[in-house]
Amino acid sequence: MTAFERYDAVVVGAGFAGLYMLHRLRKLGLSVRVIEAGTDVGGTWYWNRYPGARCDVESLEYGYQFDPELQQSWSWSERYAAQPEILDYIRHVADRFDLRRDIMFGTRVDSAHFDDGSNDWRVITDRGARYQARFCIMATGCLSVPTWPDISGADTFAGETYHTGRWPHEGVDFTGQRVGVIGTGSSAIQSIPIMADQAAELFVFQRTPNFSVPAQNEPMDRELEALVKANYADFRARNGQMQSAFGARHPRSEASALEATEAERQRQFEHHWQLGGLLFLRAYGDLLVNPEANELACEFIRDKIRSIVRDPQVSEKLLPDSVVGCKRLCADTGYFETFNRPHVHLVDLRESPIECITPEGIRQGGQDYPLDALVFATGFDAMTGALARIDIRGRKGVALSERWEDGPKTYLGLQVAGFPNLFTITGPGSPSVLTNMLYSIEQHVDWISDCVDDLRRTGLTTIEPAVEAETAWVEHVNEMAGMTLFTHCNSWYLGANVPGKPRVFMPYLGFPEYVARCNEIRERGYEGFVFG
Ligand code: FAD
Ligand code: N01
Repeated sequence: MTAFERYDAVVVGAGFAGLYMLHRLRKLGLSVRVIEAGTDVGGTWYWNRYPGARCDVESLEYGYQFDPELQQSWSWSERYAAQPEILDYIRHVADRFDLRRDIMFGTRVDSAHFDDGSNDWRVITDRGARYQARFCIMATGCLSVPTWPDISGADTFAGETYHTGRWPHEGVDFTGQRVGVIGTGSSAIQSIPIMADQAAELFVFQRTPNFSVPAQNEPMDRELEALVKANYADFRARNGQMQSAFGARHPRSEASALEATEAERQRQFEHHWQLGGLLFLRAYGDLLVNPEANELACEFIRDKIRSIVRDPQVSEKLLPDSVVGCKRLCADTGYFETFNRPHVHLVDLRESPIECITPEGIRQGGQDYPLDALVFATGFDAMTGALARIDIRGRKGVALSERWEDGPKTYLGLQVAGFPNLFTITGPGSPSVLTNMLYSIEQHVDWISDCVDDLRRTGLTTIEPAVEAETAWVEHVNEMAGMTLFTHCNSWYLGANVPGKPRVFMPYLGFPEYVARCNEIRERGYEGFVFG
């Protein structure tokens, strides 16, 4: 058996989080080994190459801010960059900071065990490589494990099968094909209009109609870019004051939708519809806390759908009946318009679910839909999925899966009691997916780097949360979610999309106060943490 190769830190994942973590730890003089399952850097943007994939946070905000020169030198071509450009950016960062030499690609971490004797983590990969390190940092991503629904006969399908989160690198040409898409989340909504351009016939299998607002994507406004670049630090600082760390140019209105007149409301909603995408939810301050206010926004969107989709029977099926913003709001380019095309068919699974997949296609409601290709746009085992797939064991061999049997428990989303020196970047219990992820990733990486540096300078060996601090934090995370409408639908935030997953609201609703809290905790000598 090969010996364990020694490093100061092992980082799992080479997306935005893993790359910046490597850069920071190197600056501290640590030896670091990064392990990445993909064959290159990029994470989300390496795997999600489906047509139409792009960010829903403006490009000028969806990038690193740690290096002013990088920020100045990079130029985005669109208001919302598409996947190839974001991947180019991440590759550029990897080259610019010479990061690749410390990354082991095409390698999956199978296990990470804390060794009580040495106070080190022992990490083993699927290729048999063995690493030992004082610090183990999970940069494994919140949306990195695709879910494939358990539909009988799925493995018998004779045509090609794809998942949006594992798209072939060479791309797919659907020209002349009969294509089926399962799902109507963000990935489906972005890709359906483009797949419809190619396919001879497109069948959209919809279980839950979704809210979507046009992204209003456009070529980058060079004047705006110059303006932002002239004072990027200020722009970023404003981001840091926003509830979700993006949209610095469009702060949320604090007014109540219920206090406006009908005419004012229509104007305000229309204005935010024109701003596009996630900014729609900034129209009023109470949309995500007051069901009546929310319903007004829902009805505005439903009216838009009714006005866009010409066939009333189809538009009726596309009308979402839940709470807008409870699931992540989708940002589209021509999604609802696509259903006006004669070769695009909506199959409503609420009338009758998919019975099975056959070698020829999908059977639903007693009808067979013959298909050449089947696209699963069925989402991810979010926030805990990647961690659950690694055999992580803390003190005395206790498994993380056991500790998290009833849902994830962390302190600040950064650490877990009983798992010393294990850090989770944008882990459950942190603002993560409810914010501009780039902002939250950098904030976590900076905090972890400072913590590692503090430990080394003070000669301490380990840090982990006190159980009481962790318990109080988990309660606080739940309490915050309970004050909103986020618990009023079956979203992946709640784990509701994965059969058997405990129903717990996983991200923390408390940005930007969260950042100040993390800093204060450090300043007070890591309040709530214990050292070894
Ligand atoms: P990831 O990019 O997911 O990287 C994690 C990496 O860890 C992956 O490469 C994975 O292969 C690797 N990994 C996991 N487990 C293992 C293991 N056991 N062994 C080895 N390697 C492993 N967020 C926004 O804020 N704005 C957006 O506009 C936005 N758009 C998105 C669009 C799509 C299509 C998706 C899916 C997500 C989007 N997100 C967006 C969220 C996005 O995931 C984050 O913004 C960000 O890219 C996450 O970076 P990360 O490094 O934390 O994780
Ligand atoms: O996944 P989803 P996603 N039979 O979970 C359906 C980010 N992202 O990949 O709602 C039939 O949202 C499921 O139906 P239902 C963003 O954070 C961002 O689209 O469970 N249908 C749903 O319609 C996003 O939220 C962008 O009833 C089944 C769909 O599959 C997150 O990633 C773009 C089914 C899954 O939707 C995930 O988005 C893309 C079954 N058995 C992703 N199982 C941007 O725009 C599942 N479904 C930036």
